[in-house]
Amino acid sequence: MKLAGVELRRIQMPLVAPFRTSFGTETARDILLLRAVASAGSSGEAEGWGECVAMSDPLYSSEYVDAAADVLRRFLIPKVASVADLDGAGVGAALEPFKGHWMAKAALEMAVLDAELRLAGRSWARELGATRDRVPCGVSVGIMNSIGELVDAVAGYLEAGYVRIKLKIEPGWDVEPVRAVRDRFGDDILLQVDANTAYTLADARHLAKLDDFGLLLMEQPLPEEDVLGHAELAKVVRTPVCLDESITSARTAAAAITLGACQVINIKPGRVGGYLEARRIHDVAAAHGIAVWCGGMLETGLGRAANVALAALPGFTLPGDTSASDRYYRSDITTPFQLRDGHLDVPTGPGLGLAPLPDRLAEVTTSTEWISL
Ligand code: OSB
Ligand code: MG
Repeated sequence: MKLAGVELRRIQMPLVAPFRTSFGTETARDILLLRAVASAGSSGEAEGWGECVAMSDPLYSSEYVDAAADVLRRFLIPKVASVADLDGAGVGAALEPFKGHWMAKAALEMAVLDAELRLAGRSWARELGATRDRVPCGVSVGIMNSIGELVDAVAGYLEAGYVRIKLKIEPGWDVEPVRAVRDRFGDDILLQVDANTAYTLADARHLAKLDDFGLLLMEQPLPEEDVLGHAELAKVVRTPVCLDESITSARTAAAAITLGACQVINIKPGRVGGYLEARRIHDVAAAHGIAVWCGGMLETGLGRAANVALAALPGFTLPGDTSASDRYYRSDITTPFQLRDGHLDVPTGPGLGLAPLPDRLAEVTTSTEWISL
Protein backbone atom coordinates (compact mmCIF):
# COMPACT_ATOMS: atom_id res chain seq x y z
CA MET A 1 0.00 0.00 0.00
CA LYS A 2 0.92 3.64 -0.41
CA LEU A 3 -0.69 6.33 1.73
CA ALA A 4 -2.79 8.68 -0.46
CA GLY A 5 -4.05 10.91 2.33
CA VAL A 6 -5.11 11.12 5.94
CA GLU A 7 -8.10 12.90 7.41
CA LEU A 8 -7.69 14.32 10.90
CA ARG A 9 -11.10 14.66 12.50
CA ARG A 10 -11.89 16.03 15.93
CA ILE A 11 -15.03 14.92 17.71
CA GLN A 12 -16.59 16.07 20.96
CA MET A 13 -18.26 13.30 22.96
CA PRO A 14 -20.07 14.16 26.22
CA LEU A 15 -19.65 11.48 28.91
CA VAL A 16 -22.79 10.07 30.56
CA ALA A 17 -21.39 11.19 33.93
CA PRO A 18 -18.29 13.09 35.07
CA PHE A 19 -15.30 10.75 35.48
CA ARG A 20 -13.01 11.83 38.32
CA THR A 21 -9.53 10.42 38.85
CA SER A 22 -6.62 11.55 41.01
CA PHE A 23 -5.44 13.70 38.07
CA GLY A 24 -8.68 15.45 37.16
CA THR A 25 -12.33 15.30 36.17
CA GLU A 26 -13.49 14.57 32.62
CA THR A 27 -16.99 15.55 31.52
CA ALA A 28 -16.46 15.08 27.79
CA ARG A 29 -13.82 13.58 25.50
CA ASP A 30 -12.23 15.67 22.75
CA ILE A 31 -11.04 12.87 20.49
CA LEU A 32 -8.80 12.88 17.41
CA LEU A 33 -9.79 10.33 14.77
CA LEU A 34 -7.71 9.42 11.73
CA ARG A 35 -9.02 8.12 8.45
CA ALA A 36 -6.19 6.79 6.35
CA VAL A 37 -6.72 6.31 2.62
CA ALA A 38 -4.21 4.09 0.89
CA SER A 39 -3.85 2.97 -2.69
CA ALA A 40 -3.03 -0.68 -3.16
CA GLY A 41 -2.26 -0.90 -6.87
CA SER A 42 -4.46 -3.38 -8.68
CA SER A 43 -6.22 -4.27 -5.40
CA GLY A 44 -7.76 -0.81 -5.39
CA GLU A 45 -8.11 1.63 -2.52
CA ALA A 46 -8.22 0.92 1.20
CA GLU A 47 -9.56 3.02 4.05
CA GLY A 48 -8.80 2.57 7.72
CA TRP A 49 -9.71 4.25 11.01
CA GLY A 50 -7.52 5.19 13.93
CA GLU A 51 -8.51 6.62 17.31
CA CYS A 52 -6.01 8.66 19.27
CA VAL A 53 -6.46 8.18 23.03
CA ALA A 54 -4.61 11.35 24.07
CA MET A 55 -6.71 13.45 26.42
CA SER A 56 -7.25 17.23 26.33
CA ASP A 57 -4.63 17.98 28.99
CA PRO A 58 -1.25 16.36 29.73
CA LEU A 59 -2.38 15.03 33.14
CA TYR A 60 -2.50 11.25 32.64
CA SER A 61 0.78 11.35 30.69
CA SER A 62 2.78 13.98 28.82
CA GLU A 63 0.65 13.62 25.70
CA TYR A 64 -2.39 15.76 24.86
CA VAL A 65 -4.65 15.84 21.86
CA ASP A 66 -3.47 19.08 20.23
CA ALA A 67 0.14 17.91 20.48
CA ALA A 68 -0.81 14.57 18.95
CA ALA A 69 -2.45 16.32 15.99
CA ASP A 70 0.60 18.56 15.60
CA VAL A 71 3.21 15.79 15.64
CA LEU A 72 1.11 13.67 13.28
CA ARG A 73 0.74 16.50 10.77
CA ARG A 74 4.30 17.77 11.07
CA PHE A 75 6.34 14.54 11.36
CA LEU A 76 4.55 11.22 11.60
CA ILE A 77 2.19 11.31 8.61
CA PRO A 78 4.83 12.70 6.18
CA LYS A 79 7.27 9.98 7.32
CA VAL A 80 4.80 7.16 6.85
CA ALA A 81 3.76 8.64 3.50
CA SER A 82 7.35 8.22 2.31
CA VAL A 83 7.17 4.43 2.76
CA ALA A 84 6.53 2.88 -0.64
CA ASP A 85 5.44 -0.61 0.41
CA LEU A 86 3.46 0.30 3.50
CA ASP A 87 1.61 -2.05 5.83
CA GLY A 88 0.58 -1.88 9.48
CA ALA A 89 3.78 -3.46 10.73
CA GLY A 90 5.85 -0.93 8.78
CA VAL A 91 4.43 2.06 10.63
CA GLY A 92 6.24 1.42 13.92
CA ALA A 93 9.51 0.82 12.09
CA ALA A 94 9.18 4.04 10.07
CA LEU A 95 8.34 6.11 13.16
CA GLU A 96 11.05 4.63 15.38
CA PRO A 97 13.44 7.62 15.01
CA PHE A 98 10.86 9.97 16.56
CA LYS A 99 10.97 9.93 20.36
CA GLY A 100 7.87 9.42 22.46
CA HIS A 101 4.41 10.47 21.16
CA TRP A 102 3.15 6.92 21.65
CA MET A 103 -0.51 7.82 21.41
CA ALA A 104 -0.05 9.72 18.16
CA LYS A 105 2.00 6.86 16.71
CA ALA A 106 -0.54 4.29 17.88
CA ALA A 107 -3.39 6.14 16.17
CA LEU A 108 -1.55 6.23 12.84
CA GLU A 109 -0.56 2.57 13.06
CA MET A 110 -4.17 1.68 13.90
CA ALA A 111 -5.49 3.50 10.81
CA VAL A 112 -2.94 1.91 8.46
CA LEU A 113 -3.38 -1.56 9.94
CA ASP A 114 -7.16 -1.22 9.66
CA ALA A 115 -6.82 -0.29 5.98
CA GLU A 116 -4.51 -3.26 5.37
CA LEU A 117 -6.77 -5.74 7.15
CA ARG A 118 -9.97 -4.49 5.50
CA LEU A 119 -8.33 -4.93 2.13
CA ALA A 120 -7.14 -8.42 3.05
CA GLY A 121 -10.51 -9.36 4.59
CA ARG A 122 -8.75 -10.25 7.86
CA SER A 123 -10.09 -9.33 11.30
CA TRP A 124 -8.22 -7.46 14.05
CA ALA A 125 -8.68 -10.47 16.33
CA ARG A 126 -7.25 -12.89 13.78
CA GLU A 127 -4.31 -10.57 13.08
CA LEU A 128 -3.37 -10.24 16.78
CA GLY A 129 -3.87 -13.90 17.63
CA ALA A 130 -7.08 -13.79 19.66
CA THR A 131 -8.23 -17.14 20.99
CA ARG A 132 -11.69 -16.23 22.34
CA ASP A 133 -14.83 -14.85 20.75
CA ARG A 134 -15.96 -12.79 23.74
CA VAL A 135 -14.23 -11.18 26.72
CA PRO A 136 -15.28 -10.65 30.35
CA CYS A 137 -15.60 -6.97 31.23
CA GLY A 138 -14.73 -4.83 34.19
CA VAL A 139 -15.59 -1.21 34.84
CA SER A 140 -13.53 1.70 36.16
CA VAL A 141 -15.44 3.69 38.78
CA GLY A 142 -14.41 7.29 39.38
CA ILE A 143 -13.92 9.14 42.65
CA MET A 144 -17.29 10.32 43.95
CA ASN A 145 -18.52 13.04 46.27
CA SER A 146 -19.60 10.56 48.93
CA ILE A 147 -19.34 6.90 49.88
CA GLY A 148 -23.11 6.57 49.41
CA GLU A 149 -22.86 7.81 45.85
CA LEU A 150 -20.02 5.36 45.17
CA VAL A 151 -21.88 2.36 46.57
CA ASP A 152 -24.92 3.24 44.44
CA ALA A 153 -22.75 3.50 41.31
CA VAL A 154 -21.09 0.14 42.02
CA ALA A 155 -24.51 -1.45 42.64
CA GLY A 156 -25.65 -0.27 39.21
CA TYR A 157 -22.59 -1.70 37.47
CA LEU A 158 -22.89 -5.05 39.23
CA GLU A 159 -26.55 -5.18 38.27
CA ALA A 160 -25.55 -4.49 34.64
CA GLY A 161 -23.32 -7.57 34.83
CA TYR A 162 -19.78 -6.22 35.12
CA VAL A 163 -17.57 -8.98 36.49
CA ARG A 164 -14.92 -6.76 38.06
CA ILE A 165 -14.94 -3.36 39.74
CA LYS A 166 -11.99 -0.95 39.70
CA LEU A 167 -12.14 1.95 42.13
CA LYS A 168 -10.17 5.08 41.42
CA ILE A 169 -8.32 6.15 44.56
CA GLU A 170 -6.27 9.08 45.84
CA PRO A 171 -5.02 10.15 49.29
CA GLY A 172 -8.16 10.69 51.38
CA TRP A 173 -10.26 8.38 49.17
CA ASP A 174 -8.79 4.90 49.47
CA VAL A 175 -9.26 2.61 52.47
CA GLU A 176 -12.78 3.79 53.38
CA PRO A 177 -14.32 3.50 49.89
CA VAL A 178 -12.76 0.04 49.49
CA ARG A 179 -14.09 -1.00 52.91
CA ALA A 180 -17.56 0.32 52.06
CA VAL A 181 -17.69 -1.61 48.77
CA ARG A 182 -16.49 -4.83 50.46
CA ASP A 183 -19.00 -4.37 53.33
CA ARG A 184 -21.88 -3.82 50.94
CA PHE A 185 -21.08 -6.36 48.17
CA GLY A 186 -19.02 -8.99 49.99
CA ASP A 187 -15.69 -10.68 49.47
CA ASP A 188 -16.62 -12.51 46.28
CA ILE A 189 -16.70 -9.58 43.85
CA LEU A 190 -13.47 -9.01 41.92
CA LEU A 191 -12.18 -5.66 43.17
CA GLN A 192 -9.10 -3.58 42.41
CA VAL A 193 -7.91 0.03 42.76
CA ASP A 194 -6.13 2.57 40.53
CA ALA A 195 -4.24 5.56 41.97
CA ASN A 196 -2.93 7.11 38.74
CA THR A 197 0.42 7.97 40.43
CA ALA A 198 -1.13 9.82 43.41
CA TYR A 199 1.15 8.36 46.15
CA THR A 200 4.83 8.19 47.04
CA LEU A 201 6.90 5.41 48.55
CA ALA A 202 6.47 7.15 51.93
CA ASP A 203 2.81 6.01 51.73
CA ALA A 204 3.80 2.32 51.61
CA ARG A 205 2.49 1.53 55.13
CA HIS A 206 -0.76 3.29 54.36
CA LEU A 207 -1.19 1.42 51.08
CA ALA A 208 -0.55 -1.84 52.96
CA LYS A 209 -3.85 -1.21 54.80
CA LEU A 210 -5.54 -2.20 51.53
CA ASP A 211 -4.11 -5.71 51.98
CA ASP A 212 -7.02 -6.64 54.27
CA PHE A 213 -9.53 -6.38 51.43
CA GLY A 214 -8.39 -9.12 49.07
CA LEU A 215 -7.87 -6.83 46.09
CA LEU A 216 -6.82 -8.29 42.74
CA LEU A 217 -4.22 -5.55 42.40
CA MET A 218 -3.31 -1.93 43.04
CA GLU A 219 -2.64 -0.02 39.82
CA GLN A 220 0.11 2.59 39.46
CA PRO A 221 0.30 3.93 43.02
CA LEU A 222 3.58 5.82 42.40
CA PRO A 223 4.84 8.23 39.72
CA GLU A 224 5.41 7.06 36.16
CA GLU A 225 9.22 7.21 36.44
CA ASP A 226 9.38 5.54 39.85
CA VAL A 227 9.76 1.96 38.68
CA LEU A 228 12.25 1.19 41.45
CA GLY A 229 9.82 2.65 43.99
CA HIS A 230 7.19 0.17 42.84
CA ALA A 231 9.70 -2.65 43.35
CA GLU A 232 10.28 -1.42 46.93
CA LEU A 233 6.55 -1.01 47.50
CA ALA A 234 5.91 -4.54 46.27
CA LYS A 235 8.07 -5.81 49.16
CA VAL A 236 5.86 -4.01 51.69
CA VAL A 237 2.33 -4.65 50.37
CA ARG A 238 0.79 -8.07 49.81
CA THR A 239 -1.63 -6.78 47.17
CA PRO A 240 -0.15 -7.39 43.70
CA VAL A 241 1.27 -4.21 42.14
CA CYS A 242 0.09 -3.43 38.60
CA LEU A 243 1.73 -0.85 36.34
CA ASP A 244 -0.10 1.35 33.86
CA GLU A 245 1.62 4.72 33.23
CA SER A 246 5.17 3.33 33.75
CA ILE A 247 4.95 0.80 30.92
CA THR A 248 5.57 2.44 27.56
CA SER A 249 7.07 -0.46 25.57
CA ALA A 250 7.94 -4.15 25.67
CA ARG A 251 11.43 -3.09 26.75
CA THR A 252 10.22 -1.09 29.77
CA ALA A 253 7.85 -3.96 30.58
CA ALA A 254 10.73 -6.45 30.59
CA ALA A 255 12.78 -4.15 32.84
CA ALA A 256 9.91 -3.59 35.28
CA ILE A 257 9.24 -7.32 35.51
CA THR A 258 12.93 -8.08 36.07
CA LEU A 259 13.11 -5.44 38.83
CA GLY A 260 10.08 -6.93 40.58
CA ALA A 261 8.19 -3.65 40.10
CA CYS A 262 4.97 -5.30 38.92
CA GLN A 263 3.14 -8.57 39.30
CA VAL A 264 0.48 -7.50 36.76
CA ILE A 265 0.48 -5.16 33.73
CA ASN A 266 -2.33 -3.00 32.37
CA ILE A 267 -1.81 -2.93 28.60
CA LYS A 268 -3.11 0.14 26.79
CA PRO A 269 -2.19 0.14 23.10
CA GLY A 270 -2.21 3.95 22.91
CA ARG A 271 0.25 4.29 25.77
CA VAL A 272 2.78 1.93 24.15
CA GLY A 273 2.71 3.09 20.52
CA GLY A 274 0.14 0.69 19.13
CA TYR A 275 -1.51 -2.71 19.06
CA LEU A 276 1.54 -4.51 17.71
CA GLU A 277 3.73 -3.31 20.60
CA ALA A 278 0.83 -4.15 22.93
CA ARG A 279 0.97 -7.71 21.65
CA ARG A 280 4.74 -7.82 22.24
CA ILE A 281 4.15 -6.76 25.86
CA HIS A 282 1.56 -9.52 26.16
CA ASP A 283 4.19 -11.98 24.89
CA VAL A 284 6.94 -10.72 27.23
CA ALA A 285 4.57 -10.89 30.21
CA ALA A 286 3.35 -14.37 29.29
CA ALA A 287 6.95 -15.59 29.06
CA HIS A 288 7.49 -14.34 32.63
CA GLY A 289 4.19 -15.65 34.00
CA ILE A 290 2.91 -12.09 34.53
CA ALA A 291 -0.85 -11.56 34.11
CA VAL A 292 -2.04 -8.76 31.83
CA TRP A 293 -5.36 -7.06 31.20
CA CYS A 294 -6.58 -4.52 28.69
CA GLY A 295 -6.88 -0.97 29.97
CA GLY A 296 -9.02 1.75 28.47
CA MET A 297 -8.94 5.47 27.72
CA LEU A 298 -12.69 6.09 27.41
CA GLU A 299 -12.57 5.05 23.75
CA THR A 300 -15.38 5.23 21.23
CA GLY A 301 -16.57 2.07 19.51
CA LEU A 302 -13.54 2.21 17.19
CA GLY A 303 -10.90 1.89 19.89
CA ARG A 304 -13.20 -0.43 21.80
CA ALA A 305 -13.41 -2.85 18.86
CA ALA A 306 -9.62 -3.09 18.74
CA ASN A 307 -9.29 -3.33 22.54
CA VAL A 308 -11.83 -6.14 22.77
CA ALA A 309 -9.92 -8.08 20.10
CA LEU A 310 -6.65 -7.56 21.99
CA ALA A 311 -8.28 -8.62 25.27
CA ALA A 312 -9.17 -11.94 23.60
CA LEU A 313 -5.48 -12.99 23.45
CA PRO A 314 -4.64 -15.91 25.76
CA GLY A 315 -2.46 -13.96 28.22
CA PHE A 316 -5.24 -11.51 29.07
CA THR A 317 -6.29 -13.51 32.11
CA LEU A 318 -7.91 -10.66 34.08
CA PRO A 319 -11.05 -8.73 33.04
CA GLY A 320 -10.24 -5.42 31.34
CA ASP A 321 -11.55 -1.87 31.39
CA THR A 322 -13.43 -2.81 28.24
CA SER A 323 -16.85 -1.59 29.29
CA ALA A 324 -19.95 -1.31 27.13
CA SER A 325 -20.52 1.85 25.05
CA ASP A 326 -23.27 3.08 27.41
CA ARG A 327 -20.86 3.22 30.36
CA TYR A 328 -19.24 6.15 28.57
CA TYR A 329 -21.56 7.65 25.97
CA ARG A 330 -25.28 8.00 25.54
CA SER A 331 -24.72 7.51 21.85
CA ASP A 332 -21.53 6.01 20.39
CA ILE A 333 -20.22 6.80 16.89
CA THR A 334 -20.42 3.11 15.93
CA THR A 335 -23.00 0.42 16.53
CA PRO A 336 -22.78 0.28 20.34
CA PHE A 337 -20.96 -2.46 22.23
CA GLN A 338 -23.45 -4.07 24.59
CA LEU A 339 -22.78 -6.20 27.63
CA ARG A 340 -24.18 -9.74 27.45
CA ASP A 341 -23.72 -11.80 30.58
CA GLY A 342 -20.81 -9.57 31.61
CA HIS A 343 -19.03 -9.99 28.28
CA LEU A 344 -18.50 -8.10 25.03
CA ASP A 345 -18.34 -9.96 21.74
CA VAL A 346 -15.13 -9.75 19.73
CA PRO A 347 -15.84 -8.27 16.28
CA THR A 348 -15.29 -10.70 13.43
CA GLY A 349 -15.50 -8.53 10.28
CA PRO A 350 -12.51 -7.29 8.27
CA GLY A 351 -10.23 -4.83 10.08
CA LEU A 352 -11.86 -3.35 13.16
CA GLY A 353 -15.09 -5.01 12.07
CA LEU A 354 -17.07 -1.78 12.28
CA ALA A 355 -16.84 1.83 11.13
CA PRO A 356 -18.33 5.12 12.29
CA LEU A 357 -22.01 5.65 11.47
CA PRO A 358 -21.86 8.66 9.09
CA ASP A 359 -24.77 10.57 10.65
CA ARG A 360 -23.50 10.06 14.19
CA LEU A 361 -19.99 11.04 13.16
CA ALA A 362 -21.25 14.23 11.53
CA GLU A 363 -23.20 15.17 14.68
CA VAL A 364 -20.14 15.08 16.95
CA THR A 365 -17.51 16.43 14.55
CA THR A 366 -15.97 19.77 15.49
CA SER A 367 -13.35 19.98 12.71
CA THR A 368 -11.84 18.05 9.84
CA GLU A 369 -8.59 18.43 7.98
CA TRP A 370 -7.57 16.49 4.88
CA ILE A 371 -3.87 15.91 4.41
CA SER A 372 -3.24 14.96 0.80
CA LEU A 373 -0.06 12.99 0.22
O1 OSB B 1 -5.70 4.99 34.48
O2 OSB B 1 -6.78 3.42 33.59
C1 OSB B 1 -6.61 4.63 33.75
C2 OSB B 1 -9.31 6.56 31.86
C3 OSB B 1 -8.56 7.60 31.36
C4 OSB B 1 -7.23 7.69 31.66
C5 OSB B 1 -6.63 6.74 32.48
C6 OSB B 1 -7.36 5.67 32.97
C7 OSB B 1 -8.74 5.61 32.69
C8 OSB B 1 -9.62 4.59 33.25
C9 OSB B 1 -10.90 4.28 32.50
O3 OSB B 1 -9.43 4.04 34.31
C10 OSB B 1 -10.74 3.10 31.62
C11 OSB B 1 -11.90 2.95 30.66
O4 OSB B 1 -12.94 2.47 31.09
O5 OSB B 1 -11.75 3.30 29.47
MG1 MG C 1 -4.73 3.25 35.20
